[in-house]
Amino acid sequence: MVVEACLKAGIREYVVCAGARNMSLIDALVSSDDAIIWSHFEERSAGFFALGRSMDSREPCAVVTTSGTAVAELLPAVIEAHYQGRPLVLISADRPASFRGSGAPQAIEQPGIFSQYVEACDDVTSVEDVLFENWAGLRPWHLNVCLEEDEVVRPVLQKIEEFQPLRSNFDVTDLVHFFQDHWKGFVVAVGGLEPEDREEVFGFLKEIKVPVIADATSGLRELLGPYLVADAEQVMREFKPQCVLRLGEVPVGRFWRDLENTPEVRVFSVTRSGFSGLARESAVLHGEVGRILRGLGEVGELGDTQDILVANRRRWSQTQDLLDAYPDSEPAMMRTLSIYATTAQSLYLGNSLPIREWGQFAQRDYPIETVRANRGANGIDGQLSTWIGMTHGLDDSWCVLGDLTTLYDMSAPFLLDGCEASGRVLVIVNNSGGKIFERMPRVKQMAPLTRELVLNHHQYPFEKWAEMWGYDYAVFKNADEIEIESSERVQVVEIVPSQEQTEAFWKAYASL
Ligand SMILES: Cc1ncc(C[n+]2csc(CCOP(=O)(O)OP(=O)(O)O)c2C)c(N)n1
Repeated sequence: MVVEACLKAGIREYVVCAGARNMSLIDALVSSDDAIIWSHFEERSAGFFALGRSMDSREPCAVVTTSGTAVAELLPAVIEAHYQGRPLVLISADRPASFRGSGAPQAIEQPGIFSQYVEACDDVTSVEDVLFENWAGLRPWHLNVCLEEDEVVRPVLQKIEEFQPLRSNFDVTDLVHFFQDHWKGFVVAVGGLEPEDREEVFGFLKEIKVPVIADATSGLRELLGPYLVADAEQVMREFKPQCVLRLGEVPVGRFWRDLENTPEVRVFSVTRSGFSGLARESAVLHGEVGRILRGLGEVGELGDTQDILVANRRRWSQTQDLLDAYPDSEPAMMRTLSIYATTAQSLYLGNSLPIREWGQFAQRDYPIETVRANRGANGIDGQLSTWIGMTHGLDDSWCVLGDLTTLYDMSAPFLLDGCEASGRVLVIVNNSGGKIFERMPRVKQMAPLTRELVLNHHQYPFEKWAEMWGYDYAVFKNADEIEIESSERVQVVEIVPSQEQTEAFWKAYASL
């Protein structure tokens, strides 16, 4: 009955993490001809893999766990799915309700365990229960299924129905006023976009002709020519625009956080997640970005942007000179990698430095078709699993992660077994710890022990890990050596930037 309800709700893909309690659910799923089944032993990773599947298919994906702490392992992926607005479905097997509060083996309090991060939790204690009632299909949903260990769930013969998420209703009046009131000092910040929104956003940006701060995940970064802002913090500091229109996900750059301290800059967000991404006052229009822009009609050219654009050109060319001067620094190695990555069909960027440095320093002439990241809660967990899930069946997909981020998700390659695709390249930027924190002025002034604790400094290389999974491996310590050729096999490429050159680069960049 549970599996029938899932097929009826349009859930096609299932990641199963087997245990004694959920075996009969898995058995019922296996008997459905249409269900696509993945498997993993580690639930945290499985949850992120399912999220990646949902990012790719734009449909729900379910994770099926046994009872106990197995369910709790899903929380990080559920939180990420909540903030991204993805239909991740959690199906947890549970002991009968009479075990609640007893402390009996593998009996924990499962209903409500995901709190506000799911749209609802159906606690399924009887066959009469109604499941997925009023599910909009835009956020996670939890089915907690009470089962006897040897209970047999009837085989299912039903076909999967089409998944139909709710479409948003919106009113563009406030956005129209925003344009009318603010035609001077106008900047657009584009965060991650869904593939179907890109064309509309690109057309809109070409029409209004203003400076654009575009994240790599917008998919538009390489298409904006002179309108792409080279250094967002500098533009916000020097030119003090009156208003910022944000399209898509919350932008990655520091400038966005700094907006908290400049309440005089008006901010309007158009976003499918509905989150403002700011603690201070701002306007939000919630809905599919492309549809909203289409609903706006013609806006025309906005603004007086010549000074910004001239300064912007200068800044970009000075940055290129610095990257040439410090070729083995992390930003320059990132630029070199981005040139090799132009052969990729898709790119996944990890938090924290990879997504920032790619956005700031990667080449900007050749677009990569799909660029994704987990920017809902900005975690460094589950990144490898999300990438693997997102790129099933996609050849030539690249992933760029930090070293701690990779160490966090070391069992993820277990999932690659069932994932068809050639030409996968996993780049690990190994700067020996959480170097994002070293860039914070506050950390520089801390006691040596505090710094050590914050940075999680280490010297672990990734060669043996790559070998364990049977992958090709190469390590590059300077830019001249980098050579990445397309291959059928999975390639792990470890990049070790020069610490001295990286420090020298950032020092020079700060004084540009
Ligand atoms: C799950 C989770 N734990 C902790 C953090 C805080 N955090 C942000 S960046 C970072 C360090 C990341 O290190 P690494 O993967 O080596 O990348 P880099 O510092 O080079 O960006 C940490 C611990 C987080 N974002 N997510």
